[in-house]
Amino acid sequence: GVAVEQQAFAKAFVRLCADGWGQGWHEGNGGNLSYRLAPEDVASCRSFFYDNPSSWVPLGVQADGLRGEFLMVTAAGAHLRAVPLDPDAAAGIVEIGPSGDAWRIVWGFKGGAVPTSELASHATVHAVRKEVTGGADRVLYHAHPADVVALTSVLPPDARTFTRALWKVLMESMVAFPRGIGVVPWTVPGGPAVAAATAEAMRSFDACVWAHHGAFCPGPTFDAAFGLMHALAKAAGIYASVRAMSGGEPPFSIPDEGLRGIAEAYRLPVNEAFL
Ligand code: 2HA
Ligand code: ZN
Repeated sequence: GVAVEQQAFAKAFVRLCADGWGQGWHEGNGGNLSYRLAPEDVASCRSFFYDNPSSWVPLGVQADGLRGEFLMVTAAGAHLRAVPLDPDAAAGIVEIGPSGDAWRIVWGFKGGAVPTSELASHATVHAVRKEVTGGADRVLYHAHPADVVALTSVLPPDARTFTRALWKVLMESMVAFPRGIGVVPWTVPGGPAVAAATAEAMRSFDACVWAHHGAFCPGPTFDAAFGLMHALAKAAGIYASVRAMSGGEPPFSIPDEGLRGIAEAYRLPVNEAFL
């Protein structure tokens, strides 16, 4: 069979890490990535899984929708920049237990590595996205784009305010995130609180921003999740430079009827409450 690193999903996983590093979104060990393996991925990787998986480790949250699923995830403390060099040390595959509350390593994480500190958030959000997209979403990408983080020190942690600010300065924003961007107010990362707040936001919004921290983007493919992060980062950068140029709120922007026009022209599943 084809080694895990040579499988299409693993190559796309590695490529996203390299691209995110290239964008400047992954200082040090910042950011993390996960992919929920399709049944055919599991079938073609199974012969490479460890004969003796690690023992079960508590997940810290209940992810019922992920019982028996497999996630490829970056390692805790791993630099995304290093993933292409050693995918089986800087990342690995975990199996979620039959009770949905524990994980064990079945591949990778060589040299004593363990899954990302954000595993609880990834697992909780995967369960939600699997449910709300009918199983289509498989990728979750967490990054630290500077302008997105900066905006959370300027705008209130309110999804409507944040989404409209980005929709109105860049036409493509509404196309990229028609359901809007959720905002989770400042929370200490890694625990069940941020996992629950993110999962709630991901029920209705296209992506989620963590105040003073970064963003979390789902997608059916690596390209979709990366593209969404890229669109969000670009819109935030434009909003930031407009505010810097004008010294305040943008003096000119897409009017509300213009937003409705985009939604109609592109037949977008737009969040009506934000229009
Ligand atoms: O993995 O980005 O949120 C490092 C982080 C934690
Ligand atoms: Zn982070």
